[in-house]
Amino acid sequence: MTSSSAGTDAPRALITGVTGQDGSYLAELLLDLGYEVFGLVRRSSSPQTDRIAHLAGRLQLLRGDLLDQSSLSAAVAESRPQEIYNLAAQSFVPTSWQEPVLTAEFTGLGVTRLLEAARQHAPKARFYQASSSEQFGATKQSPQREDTPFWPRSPYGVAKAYAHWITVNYRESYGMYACCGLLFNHESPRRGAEFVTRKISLAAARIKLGLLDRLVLGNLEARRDWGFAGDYVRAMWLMLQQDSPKDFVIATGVTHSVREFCELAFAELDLDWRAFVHTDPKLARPAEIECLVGDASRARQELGWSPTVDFAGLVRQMVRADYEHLRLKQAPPSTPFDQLALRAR
Ligand code: NAP
Ligand code: G4F
Repeated sequence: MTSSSAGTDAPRALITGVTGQDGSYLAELLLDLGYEVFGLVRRSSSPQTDRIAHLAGRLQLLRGDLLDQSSLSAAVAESRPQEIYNLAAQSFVPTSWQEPVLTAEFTGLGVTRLLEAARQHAPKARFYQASSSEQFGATKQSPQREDTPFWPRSPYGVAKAYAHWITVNYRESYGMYACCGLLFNHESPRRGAEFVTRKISLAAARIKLGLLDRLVLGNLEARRDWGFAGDYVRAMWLMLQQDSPKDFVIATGVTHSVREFCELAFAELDLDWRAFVHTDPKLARPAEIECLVGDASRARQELGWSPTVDFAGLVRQMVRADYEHLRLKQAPPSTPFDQLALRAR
């Protein structure tokens, strides 16, 4: 672990995208490791802080936006981090066709802005960039490794490829400890509701509870290498604890189709997915990636990293969490206060 240069002994980390799925798991991990953790949040009329609400009082929040250089510089100068984790991005692939320029600004150029802030205000800070298996896209090699050529298939993938190479370039140009984690899809009960795994787990739970009668999806044959987000943030931290900076593929090495995810998710609630799942060609992508599967041998050998949750365990965890959450929301009031109030009526 990198050491602190300030008054306290605790090392300091700055996380962008702390309100997102990965940001919330990473903040938990670093706080548990004894870090002082700063999270960058952008201004919103209705802040989305559900995923980090349980960390209130432990996590320090700083205002900033990937579009705004001065706010990034101020956040780095104020937090004086030894480690910077850049997780913020416009991360939903379909939106990148609707908003390609904004995606390039957030997901691509935003990284250059943050690297500049780091170079000027914390040049010794170790820098993690959230690269993506989307960068491999339609590449001819399978499984994908660190040296597999990129062939991105969406404006998001193109923006991430730029972000990846600018991070490598700052490492080579300025000697910064900057590295990229080429992470394959990773999910959890905190996954955004529009991503396919969470869309399925939420729908299965709602159908079981009689709150929904059908689920409409796009391409059921697409295959992804799905892991658990909690495992993947551990890899991010490990990447910043090495003697020298390097890029790593993080993946389970096993690929499954959207159809298989549906089968397992509905079966978890004793439902037959075929009775409820429909497809709509409108949800198909202008350019699809049919199959992704990663080879994380380098991470296994050099970081000692391996996933702890397999595909079946991941599906079960997500479906159970959504089902229990929705079931409790539906349950009649049971606290003493509610019972008293009901009796008085
Ligand atoms: P996520 O849940 O969508 O979180 C994205 C985060 O970025 C949110 O905190 C969001 O803030 C923030 N953000 C977006 N635009 C911003 C801006 N202009 N300025 C400041 N913050 C901004 O994503 P995730 O799944 O945790 O993924 C984390 C990172 O890993 C992303 O860069 C993603 O592209 C990359 N990645 C993810 C996966 C995966 O399978 N999850 C795989 C490979 C790479 P708000 O809450 O305000 O929207
Ligand atoms: O869950 P998805 O939207 O994730 P996608 O596009 O693979 O991107 C995620 O993983 C990337 C890593 O490879 C990250 F970089 C990125 O930020 C994001 O976290 O879609 C997965 C697959 C696709 O092939 C899609 O066509 O599921 C297919 N799919 C089928 N029906 C659907 C649907 N995807 C969504 N979102 N919604 C559907 O109804």
